Amino acid sequence: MKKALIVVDVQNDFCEGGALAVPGADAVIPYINELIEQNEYDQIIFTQDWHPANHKSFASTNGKKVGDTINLNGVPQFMWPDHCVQGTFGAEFHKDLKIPEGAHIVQKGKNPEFDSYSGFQDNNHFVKTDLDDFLKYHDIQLVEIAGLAMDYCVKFTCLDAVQNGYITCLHFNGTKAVNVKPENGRDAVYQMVENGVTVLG
Ligand code: VGL
Ligand code: ZN
Repeated sequence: MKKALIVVDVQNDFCEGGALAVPGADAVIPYINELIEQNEYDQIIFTQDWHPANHKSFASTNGKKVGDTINLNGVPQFMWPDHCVQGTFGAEFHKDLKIPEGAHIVQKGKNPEFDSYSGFQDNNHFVKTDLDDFLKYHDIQLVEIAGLAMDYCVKFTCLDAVQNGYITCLHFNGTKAVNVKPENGRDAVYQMVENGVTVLG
């Protein structure tokens, strides 16, 4: 069975000192590097949150406060601080992340009108990235997922992986939650398990 590792959004803005720092984020990097170095995967994919400066998920774009929620083209949109703006340091992968030569990179969140938590598609389910086609092209049947943040982009990438027919495993020790509310990480784990995601220690 062919396996892929999907590393979600290990970018400076989600790490220590970043604009949208996920508590404990830096601890996932050595864990993920070990997975990469064990080299048991047929493909390794890195997703990258990649927003234009005027992205509508930013509170500043809408004259809102961080933590507010707006209706964005029919779906609720949490208001984030400006983060992962294309071409900025914050959008770069963390320097300690050992990205292998030839790894496949999936950029998402590029359309200012739509957010994209999942590596597979935008939150409105309008446009797919090339991730599913890439995995199918390479005959991948099982995906292991790690990265940031467990209650947003990792969760939605896991749920879409199940929906797209992959055996889907979450590396619990390779992910951290934003925990806007303290229970968000725990609830995300339950939601993933209920939907067929296997949690690896
Ligand atoms: C993410 C919030 C906004 C994530 C991305 O990578 O989990 N969270 N954009
Ligand atoms: Zn984002």
